[in-house]
Amino acid sequence: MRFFRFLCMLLIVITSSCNKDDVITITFDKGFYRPATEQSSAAWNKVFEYTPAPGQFIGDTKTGGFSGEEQSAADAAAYAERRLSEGKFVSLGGFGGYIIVGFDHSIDNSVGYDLAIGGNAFDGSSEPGVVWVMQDENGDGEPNDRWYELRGSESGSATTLQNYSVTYYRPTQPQQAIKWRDSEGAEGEIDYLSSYHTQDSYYPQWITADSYTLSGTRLEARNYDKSGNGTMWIQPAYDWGYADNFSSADHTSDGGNMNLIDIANAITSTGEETELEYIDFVKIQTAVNTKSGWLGENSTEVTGIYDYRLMRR
Ligand SMILES: [Ca+2]
Ligand SMILES: [Ca+2]
Ligand SMILES: [Ca+2]
Ligand SMILES: [Ca+2]
Repeated sequence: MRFFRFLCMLLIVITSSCNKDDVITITFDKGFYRPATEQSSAAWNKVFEYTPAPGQFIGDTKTGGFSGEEQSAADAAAYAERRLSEGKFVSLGGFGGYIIVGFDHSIDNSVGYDLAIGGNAFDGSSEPGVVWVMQDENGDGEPNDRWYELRGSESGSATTLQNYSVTYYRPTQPQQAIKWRDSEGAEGEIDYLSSYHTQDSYYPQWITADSYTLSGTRLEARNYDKSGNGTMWIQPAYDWGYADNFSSADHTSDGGNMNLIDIANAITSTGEETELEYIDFVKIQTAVNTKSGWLGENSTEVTGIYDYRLMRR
């Protein structure tokens, strides 16, 4: 309502009246900015896409919460919405798996942290996810505009690869490992963990192609076997700027298990800093391509995505 009055005040200089029923088309500085109101929710309000990499929770009807009936991208998004609504984790699978969410308002780039992203990290179990943001530049309400990566502690490091890709191949038999090949020429497998996750396939069943490729920014893996005999795998934390990361800088247990993220860290695809006044969409994407013995592939988990400023109001 305040926003409408503001528009009216802007228009009053060029029009003699401003009724609620008038169709107002106006282009102003902030494009299709949707200011938060008293009624705005701090939490995500829509999952636009959920495309995990293969992983042990994918298709798992027990610990993963799938119905087993997910046959389309819409079904997959509905699954993710249901899980997040229940406060449960959505696993993004191995490298490159992602989720895209929107909000009922634009999220400002305020001073300091702007986003809070829930995960299931704990000391020794960090599975970093890179956070990407988008403005609804064309105002159609869809995340079909430009993604900006939010820089973290590993950005710019020689071991961090922007524009890295992994292609995953559908297994030909049930209960098989999933083969992959990456853009660096390496090959590997997402292991089948028959003791823990016994669904027939860890390959998303709603993906009809026999292979699919996921691209993003890869961080160097830090996981290692502390025991030396394969019994104790550790996934150390990264300094800052990632989801599902037990960071000493931006991880908080205040109000959940969360990482706090600053939109001011937006960078372009060539790594240059860029200033975004606000954003409309958030994507979180698994950032390592590695596995930890019996624990299987490292995969980012997400339990919720929030406007941090509204969360604290
Ligand atoms: Ca900020
Ligand atoms: Ca759009
Ligand atoms: Ca995981
Ligand atoms: Ca995790």
